[in-house]
Amino acid sequence: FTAEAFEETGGGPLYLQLHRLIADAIASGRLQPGDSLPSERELATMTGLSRVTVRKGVAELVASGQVIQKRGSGTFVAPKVEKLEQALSLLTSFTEDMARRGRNVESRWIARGLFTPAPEEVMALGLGVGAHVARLERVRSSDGVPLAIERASLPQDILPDPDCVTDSLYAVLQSRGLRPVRAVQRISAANLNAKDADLLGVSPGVAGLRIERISYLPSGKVVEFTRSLYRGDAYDFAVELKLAP
Ligand code: 16G
Repeated sequence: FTAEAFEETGGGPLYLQLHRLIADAIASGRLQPGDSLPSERELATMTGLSRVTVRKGVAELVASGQVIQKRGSGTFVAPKVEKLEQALSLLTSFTEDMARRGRNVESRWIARGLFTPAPEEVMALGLGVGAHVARLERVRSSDGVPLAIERASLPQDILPDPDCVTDSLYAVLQSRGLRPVRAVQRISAANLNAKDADLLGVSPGVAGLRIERISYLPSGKVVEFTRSLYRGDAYDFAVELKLAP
């Protein structure tokens, strides 16, 4: 990242030139995933830019998920993630989506059990007085890359024994004739807070997609109320549109 290289970046604000220079080094493979970036002070010396400008340029890389800052140990090139595209109109499970792509699935459990429901769970699931809720909270990874944090809530009468879900929730529901056939999903933008970013192995503040799914049995009974947080750098959701009648 010498001053000469800098002059070839083609102008624009200095911090964006620095951003481009480092992004190019990552894209071309000169900087590999896991490589550490020179410190702020070193970058300033190499390029002749001020520390403030260097900090701004690096902050851009952090925000776009290209590098990760680890407190106390420095800034590193982020692991490569292959962006996944998922059709939004199919009611599939995470395990099925990954299996279709020939990828493996790992889940790291955060919580699993029966709990007293929170008001939003009572509302979403239409629970009666005194009913409990089965909660399944896990970080879902594929081929070693954490992709989403998933917090599923189900009525106790649908899943009285949450511990028996070790892998696919939908496979367990299917084996009991309780697989949902319809769902409503809401997607919104979210910046990942420090805790969620840590669970997903990205830097705090990067873009995420929050997805809420409520799914139903043919009878209209609610099966699950699931809130997921997907890494924005790892997922695209695609929908097919038809001409309005
Ligand atoms: C998907 C669903 C989630 C469902 C889970 C079951 C979205 C946004 N969410 O992640 O609602 O609970 O699949 O997956 O698609 P499993 O059968 O692999 O446990």
